[in-house]
Amino acid sequence: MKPGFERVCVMGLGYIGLPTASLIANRGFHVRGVDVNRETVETINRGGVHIVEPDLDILVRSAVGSGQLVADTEPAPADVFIIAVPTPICPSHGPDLTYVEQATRAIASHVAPGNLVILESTSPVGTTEKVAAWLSEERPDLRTPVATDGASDTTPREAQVFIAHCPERVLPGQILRELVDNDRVIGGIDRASAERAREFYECFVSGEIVLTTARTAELCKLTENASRDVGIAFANELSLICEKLGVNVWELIGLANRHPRVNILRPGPGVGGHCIAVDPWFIVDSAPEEARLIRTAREVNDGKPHHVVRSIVAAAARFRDPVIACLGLAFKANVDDLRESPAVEIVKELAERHAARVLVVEPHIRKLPAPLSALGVELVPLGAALEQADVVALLVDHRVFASVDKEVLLRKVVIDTRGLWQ
Ligand code: SAJ
Repeated sequence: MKPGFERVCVMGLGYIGLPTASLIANRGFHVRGVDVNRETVETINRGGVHIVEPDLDILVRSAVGSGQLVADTEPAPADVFIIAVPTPICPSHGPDLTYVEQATRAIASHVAPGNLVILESTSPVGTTEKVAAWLSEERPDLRTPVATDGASDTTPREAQVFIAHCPERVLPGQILRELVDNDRVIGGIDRASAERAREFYECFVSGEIVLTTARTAELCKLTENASRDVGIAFANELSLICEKLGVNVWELIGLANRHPRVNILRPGPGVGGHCIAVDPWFIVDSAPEEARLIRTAREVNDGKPHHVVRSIVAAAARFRDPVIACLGLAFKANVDDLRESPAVEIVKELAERHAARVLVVEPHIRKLPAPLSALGVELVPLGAALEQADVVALLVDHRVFASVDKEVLLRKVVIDTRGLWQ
């Protein structure tokens, strides 16, 4: 740890904030982790975790046990403030920056000259400038940096606080490793802010750190996720084409990927999670006329769960009093996260049709989300589901499902949306 960075205040203790807070606390920083949810704060202060991520429990227990990490509902003075709160989309697909604004205004009274304020939340272009504007609205006594084009090494007037965007880019399931190993893109409101943020991240990041402007860093993060979304949409579209033409999409992709410059992603039941299904909309919202491919990719991926429902319903129609077993609810393999999960959408739509008894197997949860249990969906163990089901829909390629006995499946109608049993 370098002098001047001893105290860090992390706003938001979710999938990014908590791993970051506990990681740096274990590296010797004094960390105050802030969350608006009192229950979350109490859980963490008992050394527990409210989210599932490999090894996070060990890290949090040790950070809290050593006294380096303390959670609270209120921020406190610090040298570095990290904003890691959600940036959801509104129903109209526009960005909802309420949490970023609230977090910025909440830290404002604690920010002092020389402090570094970092926005890690994935944000539309121009948000870091808004953070600077909100801060200076709350604290007209503080000099905040003025955006430069990055070419200049100096700001028009000397800034007293440093403000930068350093988008998180870690993969759920591998967060703790990627927090350290991944390259980081840091966009300063001005060059001095970028340099200051680099000094901070150098304390715990072993990947390369690359500096740019705040606007470029914002768009860079959105571009990474939009690129993946477009890639998955291509694979999903192929799966529809293959279905129509009677071709096995998994075999097709395997063969095409033998070309040295082709790398097609995997089709699935749709795209879930809090990032890839959301972030491309920020680009579409900022440049609606130009972002045609990005918008279409979102629409292709959003349409996939409905297509899967239609296939399952058609399969179930072949039975009297059909029983459908849906394997997996999480948004992707081997995580417990149900946010924006296409599997949840599929199960809900199936149950709403009342065309069959719907069983769900999800080894990572103990209780179904309330809207699903209210619809009569049952959470059952894998064995029970396979015993009773007429139709088996594999919605998530969890490791445990790979070992399902193929003999058992031969007696069912199987819809394998992930290609796990191919
Ligand atoms: N999926 C497919 N086919 C594929 C790959 C993924 O259908 O070939 C689906 C998954 O099942 C899931 C969704 O896409 O439903 C997203 O999963 P993911 O593993 O691709 O990504 P996330 O959402 O877990 O994390 C992404 C990552 N971004 C990129 O890989 C470009 C991560 O690095 C980001 O930090 C994260 O978004 C974020 O927070 O933005």
